[in-house]
Amino acid sequence: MAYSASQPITALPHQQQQVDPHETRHVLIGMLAVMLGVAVGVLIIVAVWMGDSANTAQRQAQAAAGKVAAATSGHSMAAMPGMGTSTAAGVATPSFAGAAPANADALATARKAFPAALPAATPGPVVAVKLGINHEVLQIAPGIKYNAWTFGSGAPGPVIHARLGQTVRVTLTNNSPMAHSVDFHAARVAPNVAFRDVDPGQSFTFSFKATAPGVFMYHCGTKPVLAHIANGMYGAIVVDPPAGTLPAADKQYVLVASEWYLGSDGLKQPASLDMVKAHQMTPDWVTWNGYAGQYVKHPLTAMPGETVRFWVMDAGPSLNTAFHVVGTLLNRAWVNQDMTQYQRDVQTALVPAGGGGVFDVKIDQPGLYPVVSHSFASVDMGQVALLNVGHTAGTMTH
Ligand SMILES: [Cu+2]
Repeated sequence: MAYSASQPITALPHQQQQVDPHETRHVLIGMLAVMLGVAVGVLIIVAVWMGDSANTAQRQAQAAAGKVAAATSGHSMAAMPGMGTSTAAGVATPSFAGAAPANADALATARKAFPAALPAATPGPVVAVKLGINHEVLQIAPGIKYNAWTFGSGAPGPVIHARLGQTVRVTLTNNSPMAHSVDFHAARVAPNVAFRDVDPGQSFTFSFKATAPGVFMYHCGTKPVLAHIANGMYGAIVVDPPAGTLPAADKQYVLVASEWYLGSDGLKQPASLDMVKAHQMTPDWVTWNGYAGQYVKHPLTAMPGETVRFWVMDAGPSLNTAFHVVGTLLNRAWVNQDMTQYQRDVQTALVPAGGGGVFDVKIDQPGLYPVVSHSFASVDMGQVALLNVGHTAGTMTH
């Protein structure tokens, strides 16, 4: 039966108009009352059940958090700098994002930035890599101290530059008071052998052949891996494809993304890892090459018309990077560091945690071009650099 739009919605079909309208109303009201009664009853039952479920879920969450805290604090490393005690109650500390001393600007200016320029590749058939493992206090933002675990003397560890087909011979020397290891994503090796734990005071050497080009992560793989990466145990290795297979680049920079999860503000005393924040993936700082905003104070540089190549690796431990250069497009984007093909004119390219990407920009107009993760919470927490094209004076005002 078709009704026109103007027909009153109270109009009943012809055959039902024979029934006494009062009677119909009483019947309808009665039915409505019964239905309402049933609905209210069902709602009460559901509400009681949901309340109970919520309580159960809350109890389960608290128990799980307690287990995590117990597992963490029960571990032999609990008493060491680097593992905070803020997880003891299974509750994350408040956010310390943006904490800064009064002289933060002067500190940022005075600090030498992590060298972002891609170092020269090693000639010969073997690249010998020596990685010392240390526990040390690092600055991760102006005036913010952190109890870090490192390869070499900082986080990220040294950038390694190899060529396709070279053998990479890694020697780990553990100068720290606990076991660590290293896992190279560029390697095809049995991890139980090559990536094994190395005890304090011990050295261990293994080799692998660089069989694929790109930018790859290396990191400590000792349990809990989340804690070892979050504490600074990561770095990048760039493996060049065969000579002449990539378009020429005038400048090449390596950017490693990572997050920091702090159990205190790190202003007076060094902060240690907050494992609850790490599990919840709520960092206090997110950085390029381990220090918030360092290339804002000390920008990367290029001249107009130059091709700038970014080798970007996301160390995580957990967040991805949405790589973006404000004011231009990625002329070439070797997504997932598949060096056999690139995409053109990409606005933002994903670099997943534990992954890499290679991106070319060619900027003709002088200016200051921010290099960010377009997940903008990460920018607020420090993951921003500047590419200064053509010796542009001044700083960004936004
Ligand atoms: Cu480790």
